[in-house]
Amino acid sequence: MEQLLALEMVRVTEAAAISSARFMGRGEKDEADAAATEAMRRTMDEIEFAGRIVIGEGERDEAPMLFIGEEVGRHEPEAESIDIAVDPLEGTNLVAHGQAGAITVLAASEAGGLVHAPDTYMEKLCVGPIAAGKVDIRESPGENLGRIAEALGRRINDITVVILERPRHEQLIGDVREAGARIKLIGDGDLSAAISCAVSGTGVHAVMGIGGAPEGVLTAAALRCLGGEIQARFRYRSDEERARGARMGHGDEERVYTTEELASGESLVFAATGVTTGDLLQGVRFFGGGARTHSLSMAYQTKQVRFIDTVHMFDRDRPPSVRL
Ligand code: VTB
Repeated sequence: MEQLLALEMVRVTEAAAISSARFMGRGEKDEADAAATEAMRRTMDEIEFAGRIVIGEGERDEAPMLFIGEEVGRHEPEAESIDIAVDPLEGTNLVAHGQAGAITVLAASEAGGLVHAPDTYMEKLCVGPIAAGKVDIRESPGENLGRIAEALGRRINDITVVILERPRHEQLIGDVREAGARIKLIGDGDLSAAISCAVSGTGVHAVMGIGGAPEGVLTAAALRCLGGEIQARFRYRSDEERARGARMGHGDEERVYTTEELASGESLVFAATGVTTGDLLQGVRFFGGGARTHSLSMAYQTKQVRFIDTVHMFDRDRPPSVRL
């Protein structure tokens, strides 16, 4: 499954990135998201597999496309059964405002290999491969920063933590500042930041704070492929969400979910394409008659991580325009 799908799925995230990148700076976040979603769905349906969305745009009654339970792919008789988690556009606001770090994301596994997370929040702690196994989300940010610094052979003030800029993170930001680490406050996109902390050279060493739960599962899929770690706890915003989470088997708010629990698949494929340029991926660059995309494609079992630079030519009548 992995070999073939890893390459096929990049086509899906590339198509979504190109479609949504057209909306950069237009102030239309819902339109950008819809364009990514529609392109993902259309491209997936060209690929031969029997997919089922386990993390998507919402419940069946609230999302017209890529809703939870929706079947995707060409579903030929012998097609493999695969669970799919998507975030067609991670960072809709970033695209709407032409800001850095928006990506399109898809993860796939054999059936049952990705947690069905309710659309609520999760408190997350993400680190790369070197600090994996050394942190504990139940400890204070200062304690974890000390452990990360020790693992990386740095001082705490040489560590950079990414935190979503939200009022709910006031205390966390204060604690990290007090511990002495550097902080990168981002408007959106903790998933892309979490992948970055597992890729050396990005200048990001950890992600802390509360963000979306479905994105937490996608983060886990990516970090398993990269050897990084996410620890997470559900953080419900209301009793209604809490009840729904409990019905899905996630009632215990003190339970710390590990990377392997969130994305337990034996086979895992992860693909992401940059929409606007960020720490990890370049955004979509349009040129006359085409566009160029930059993607990450990973497979867990086959232990392959590919950075894929693709030139897409839209215009058959024009001579191709390929640049190094
Ligand atoms: C967003 C988004 C993140 O979580 O912040 C969201 O930027 C939830 O937080 O990347 P808000 O409701 O405060 O915006 C993510 O989507 C993913 O974790």
